[in-house]
Amino acid sequence: MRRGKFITFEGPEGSGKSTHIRLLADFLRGHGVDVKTTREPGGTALGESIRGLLQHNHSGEAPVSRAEVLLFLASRAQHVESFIRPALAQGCWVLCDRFEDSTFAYQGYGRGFDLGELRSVNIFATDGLCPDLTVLLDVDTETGRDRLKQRHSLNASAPDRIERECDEFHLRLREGFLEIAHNDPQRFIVVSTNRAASEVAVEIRDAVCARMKEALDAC
Ligand code: T5A
Repeated sequence: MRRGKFITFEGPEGSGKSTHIRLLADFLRGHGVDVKTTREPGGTALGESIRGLLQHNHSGEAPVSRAEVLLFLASRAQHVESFIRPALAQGCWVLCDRFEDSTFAYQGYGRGFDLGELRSVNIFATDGLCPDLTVLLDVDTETGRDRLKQRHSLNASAPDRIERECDEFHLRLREGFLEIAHNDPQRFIVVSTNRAASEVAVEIRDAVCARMKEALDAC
């Protein structure tokens, strides 16, 4: 069986990843592709428990920055081995909301950890699995944060531990994502989401079809 494709969505908070993963998944399914959507941290029962620990401080003790890195990577190791690789082997296309580039942007550019060290521990966690394509949704920090504020006020929810980080942290990680994408143009598509979601969806769809033409034709 032909291996599926692994497509990751990355970007700052409120950039629209969940929205555009859903729209792309619907489009691909309409073209006969078997699609699974998933997210990080999370994607497995263990990963979802780790997500709770990372975002909501259930234990009453926030993780120190090194523990934070290792928790994201523990979630990723479980996710890759028990969900992503088996789905790809069955021929599914996996659309994943955040993956390794979030670690490089948030824990590298945001928290200041050495990128080389992060890459090494990340390879250990993923056992070398890399995305075939990454869609970076770029949004300016203010717009992204405004979107989340609106959502929290609609849902009567509160910002999580990482959303509450200062503006400088969010500015650094946004720049980090752009730099990572700039250095790997073969893997990345960069799309600005500072406009209507319908326009963004068309741009993503066209770009994915262009990059994945051969694989799509075979579905
Ligand atoms: N993290 C994660 C790390 O620090 N290191 C890591 O290694 C990993 C994997 C994950 C957190 O963990 C951190 C990063 C994050 O802080 P999360 O809940 O998954 O937490 O948070 P986010 O990934 O940031 O997801 P969000 O839910 O906050 O935002 P999305 O998914 O980017 O945005 P979405 O689609 O929910 O849209 C936000 C709102 O904007 C509106 C939408 O209607 C929605 O209300 N909107 C648009 N959406 C899309 N396109 C447009 N043009 C839109 N205009 C308005």
